[in-house]
Amino acid sequence: MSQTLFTNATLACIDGDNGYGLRTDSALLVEGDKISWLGTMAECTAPVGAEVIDCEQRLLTPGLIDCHTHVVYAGDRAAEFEQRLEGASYAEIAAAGGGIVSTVNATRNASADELFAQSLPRVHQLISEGVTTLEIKSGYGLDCDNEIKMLRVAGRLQSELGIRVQKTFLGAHALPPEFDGRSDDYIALVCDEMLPRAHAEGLVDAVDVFIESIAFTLQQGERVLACARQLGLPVKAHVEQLSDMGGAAMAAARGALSVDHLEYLSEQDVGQLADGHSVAVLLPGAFYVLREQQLPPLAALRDSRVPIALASDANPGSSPIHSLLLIMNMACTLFRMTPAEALRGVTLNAARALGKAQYIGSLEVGKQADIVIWDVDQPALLSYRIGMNPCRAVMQSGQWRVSGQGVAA
Ligand code: DI6
Ligand code: FE
Repeated sequence: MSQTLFTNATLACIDGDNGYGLRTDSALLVEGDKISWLGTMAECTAPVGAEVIDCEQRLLTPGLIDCHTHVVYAGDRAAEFEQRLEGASYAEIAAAGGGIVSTVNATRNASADELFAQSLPRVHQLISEGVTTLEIKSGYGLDCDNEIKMLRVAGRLQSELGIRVQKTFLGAHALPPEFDGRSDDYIALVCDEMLPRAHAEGLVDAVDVFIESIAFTLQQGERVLACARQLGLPVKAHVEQLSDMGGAAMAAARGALSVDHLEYLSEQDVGQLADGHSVAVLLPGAFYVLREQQLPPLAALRDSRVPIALASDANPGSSPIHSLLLIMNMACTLFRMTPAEALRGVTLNAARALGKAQYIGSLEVGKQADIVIWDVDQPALLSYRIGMNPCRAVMQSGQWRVSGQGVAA
C-alpha cells in the first residue's frame, strides 16, 4: 500500500463543530486511499518507504465539494444575459419560452459526445481550483432518452477525469414545451417512466425537483419526492428561490438531504430544516447574477444550527460560474458569511448535502485522502482574494491529480 506523509503543514481539518479546525506545524499520513494518521511535527516519524512532501507551512484542506451544479448542458444563454441587462427578468424570459427551455432545445439537439465535449472545460475549470467531488444534475433533457443521455455524460466525466460525481435526476426542472398546459401529465411521466428507467440503469444517486412559480407546484414536487423515496433514493429540492412556496419545509419533512437556494425561506420554516436534518445549500452565484435583493435567512439558520453548504449552481442561465473560490467570496461579501463558514460550506457541509460526510469533507483519520495543497498560509485567503487560484496540488483518494512536483522534498 502506498504511503504519503505531508510534513510542516497547516491543516484546516474542518473536524470540530465550527471554525477551521486549524492545526499548524502538523503532519498527515495517507495510506492507500485514506488518511491514516495526523498529528504534530514533534509526534511524527516517517514510515520507511513513504513519499514525504514538505509543505513548508502551506495550507492543506479537504478536497472541495461542489454539491449543486448543472454543468452538463449544450449551448449558452449570452443573449439572455443581454436581455436581462436591458431590463427583462429571469422569470419573464422563462415565461416567454426562453430560459431553461432554450437550453433544453440545445441539449436535446446535441449528441452525447458533443454534450461531453462542451461540459468538459467547465468541469476542468472547477477542478483546477481543488474540487474533488462534484454533483451534476440532469434537467435539460426533460424526456426519457435525453435525461438518460445527460446522466450518462455525468458518469463519463467521473470515469474520464477521475473525480467523484454524484448524479442527481432533475427531470422535474421545467415543463417541456410539448407538455404545455399539462404539467400533471408531465409529472406522471417523470414518476412513472423517466425516473424508474434512469434508476434501473443505475444512473441516479439522488432526486431533485424545482418548486417555483415558473416550474412545479408544491404538490407536484411532493409527488416526485414521494416516488423517489419509494425507490429508496435520497431527495433534495430547489426551493424558495424566487418566492416562498413552502417547498423547503415539505422537502425537509420528507428527509431531504438538502434544500437549495432559500432566499425566500421564512424564518418559521427554518426550524423544520433543523428537525429534518436537511442541509441549507446557499447559491450566492445565482443571487448575484440575477441581482436578487432578498437575502436568505442566515441568522435564523445559524440560530437553529442548520448546516450551511455553498455551491456554484453552475448553469447557463442564473449562474454561469465555474469557481468555488469566487462562490466563497460571494458568500462572505453578499451573505455576510465568515470565511470559516465558507470553507466549511464547500467541504464538510457540502459532503453532508450529498449524504457523503461519513467518508469525505474533512481531514480526519479514516476518511478518503482528498487533499488540496494551497499556496497560502492561512485559510481566510481562500475567500478573500478574487481571481487568484492558489491551488498547488490535489490528491484524490490517495492519488495525485495535479503533480506534486516542486512541493516534494
Ligand atoms: N434554479 C437554478 O438556479 C437553475 N435551475 C433552477 O431550478 C437555473 C437553470 C437555468 O436557468 O438554466
Ligand atoms: Fe440549480
